[in-house]
Amino acid sequence: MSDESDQKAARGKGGEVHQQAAGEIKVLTTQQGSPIADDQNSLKAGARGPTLLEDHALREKLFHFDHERIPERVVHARGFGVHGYFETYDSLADITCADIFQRKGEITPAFVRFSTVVGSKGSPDLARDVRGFAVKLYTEEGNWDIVGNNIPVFFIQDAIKFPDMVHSVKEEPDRGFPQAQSAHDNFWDFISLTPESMHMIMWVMSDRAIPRSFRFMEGFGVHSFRMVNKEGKAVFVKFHWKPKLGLQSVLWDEAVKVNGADPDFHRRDLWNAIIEGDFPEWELGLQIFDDEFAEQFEFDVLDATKIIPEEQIPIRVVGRLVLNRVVDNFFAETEQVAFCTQNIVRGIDHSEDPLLQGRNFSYLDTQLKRLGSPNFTHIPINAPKCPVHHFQQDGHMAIYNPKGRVNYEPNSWGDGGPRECPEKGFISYPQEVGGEKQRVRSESFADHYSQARQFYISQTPIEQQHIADALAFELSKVKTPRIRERIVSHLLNIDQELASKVAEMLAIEGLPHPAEAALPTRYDLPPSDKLSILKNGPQSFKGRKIGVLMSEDGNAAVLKYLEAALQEEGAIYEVIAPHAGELKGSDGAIIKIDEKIDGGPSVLFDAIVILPGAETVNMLVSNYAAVRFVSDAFNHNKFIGYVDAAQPLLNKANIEDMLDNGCHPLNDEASVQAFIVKCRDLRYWKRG
Ligand code: HDD
Repeated sequence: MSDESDQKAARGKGGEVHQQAAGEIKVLTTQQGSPIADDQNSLKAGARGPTLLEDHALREKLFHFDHERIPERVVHARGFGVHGYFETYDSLADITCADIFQRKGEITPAFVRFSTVVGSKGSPDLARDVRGFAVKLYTEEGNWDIVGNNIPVFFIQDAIKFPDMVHSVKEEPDRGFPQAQSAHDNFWDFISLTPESMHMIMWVMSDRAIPRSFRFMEGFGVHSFRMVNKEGKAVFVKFHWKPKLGLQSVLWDEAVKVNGADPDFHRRDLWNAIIEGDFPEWELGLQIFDDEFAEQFEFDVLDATKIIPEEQIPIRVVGRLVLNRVVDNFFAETEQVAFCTQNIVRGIDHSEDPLLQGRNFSYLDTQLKRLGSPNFTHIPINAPKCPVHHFQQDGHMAIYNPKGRVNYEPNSWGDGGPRECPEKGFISYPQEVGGEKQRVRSESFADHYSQARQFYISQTPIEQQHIADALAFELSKVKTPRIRERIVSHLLNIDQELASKVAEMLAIEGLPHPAEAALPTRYDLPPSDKLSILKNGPQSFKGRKIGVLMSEDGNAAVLKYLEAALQEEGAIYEVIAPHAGELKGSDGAIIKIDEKIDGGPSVLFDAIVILPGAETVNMLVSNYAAVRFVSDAFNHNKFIGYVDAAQPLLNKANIEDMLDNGCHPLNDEASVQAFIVKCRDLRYWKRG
């Protein structure tokens, strides 16, 4: 490996590290810089003799390799990080003195790491799971981390339950499985005994937990935080990231198949979008409210299992996050990035939410374990981009070591600095607190069902069915009948019909009694349309991908119209064929094939188009993967465009008699354009 200065030099020349300019191949060295003569053979006593301990190059190479791994994150191990920036739309000086919100148009560098929670580093992307949405903002006054998720509530109310909650969902300790799945006894046992999780369970069983892409999901800071202005006046705030491309999820059957076809589906999607220059964007929305609202709101704003419906506190959009650069090195950036909820800046403050309070200990502590040194802030991805002056010193891997004799404060050497500065420094909001020291849960946290119900009734019938199906699927993997029944007893407090549906799918005879509840469910909470994915469709096909199934002599004219229409829409296509390489279109021109059919099933695409040659369509008809490409797309309610020559394939897929308005004949430019307009609905739900 070249050293740091070599890397810089290589980059400076516009090349990648290790890229070699003609005539200047670098010499391979040891870590100590000693050139290596032979990297293929260890040093032996005779050609067939034992290897000598003296072989310093071999020993160093194996030593370093043996120590390549650091502990994976105990949760959120599988993640994908990218760089970008945050742009402030307008000054928020009236609300906060946070430097990032003072100037209209301010650009702040950002690093975002998306993740799943449960699975280990090598688990598939499309597990049913919460997605982490952690944002590091390198502001002029220090790093501010919003360590959020794609779901605005959490399983538990108090951090003391976090280890139990995580133990229950991870693989069971005796057998070491299941991996990256909540569908097992331990998880549902814990949940069935933890009614505060019911609201979160509704979200996790909804399609929010199987997003189509990181680009098409929301992010939430979850807790109530505070913003404090120059005068020391505070308001509460909740953070929302709204994707410009809208929300979209996959179906469960797709998720299962995608995990086999492309376990890296989400990271590949984000990587490709950024490499292609199609930079994903989110807007930062704030729900701002004061103590008066907090007092009269029907739930406690310090309870992380509750939302504040957008109908009650509308979102104020204050800026945008643009992700525009992939990492240079996955380990250095994505693995080593260390998010901490305690990383806040002047003008933002914590609230007394007991989940957040516990998190503020946990993140710093975990980084020490993971990264091995209190100097993890010296790692470039974690280092602030503003000046840093302090007297913390030494320790493992101390990279930036101050010169001179001063390492304490106050001191009288030179100008005596650096010194604290009350005008510029972080001042905690002087919230009055008091009371007896006691281990209790506030009574204001006691309603566990009303918002779970509100979420459920806010969904379209299709989404409600998905929730019922997901619950039945997960519980069908639970082997202990009393756990299944306990869950149904909670569901009865949320929605009778939902409970009955799930009980029926699990063949539970006779409904159990509803679970005992500290407070009765409030049936008067109105639906909140913002909670549904389908009610908030993007009305655009931008950022989406069509799979074009072709064979030799495939319809080149339709492909050209499609390419133009997709370009106009901001979407893309890939060509799938029975073989890899290239094929000849009907106009004789060469078409590059992106995926051989068994590597490109239709679950990887948002819609499909079938463009075979009339003479060669049988290559597809006789190919099982090609037939399933079509039948799966149909069963997954996808839009299907096809030319006349595709008829034999439609027959083989058994859909020729079921063609509906989601299936669109393509023959000329107008028909292709009309097809893309249809695709904006993302799925043809009427198909049932
Ligand atoms: Fe956490 C990682 C989000 C509750 C303790 N958490 C972690 C990450 C995200 C969240 C996005 C991954 C960061 C990255 O990409 O590196 N966590 C949340 C949210 C929560 C939450 C939105 C509830 C509102 N977490 C939570 C609690 C605790 C933790 C209550 C402990 C008391 N979380 C951790 C951790 C992790 C972590 C063990 C594992 C790796 C890491 O921190 O860096 O400290």
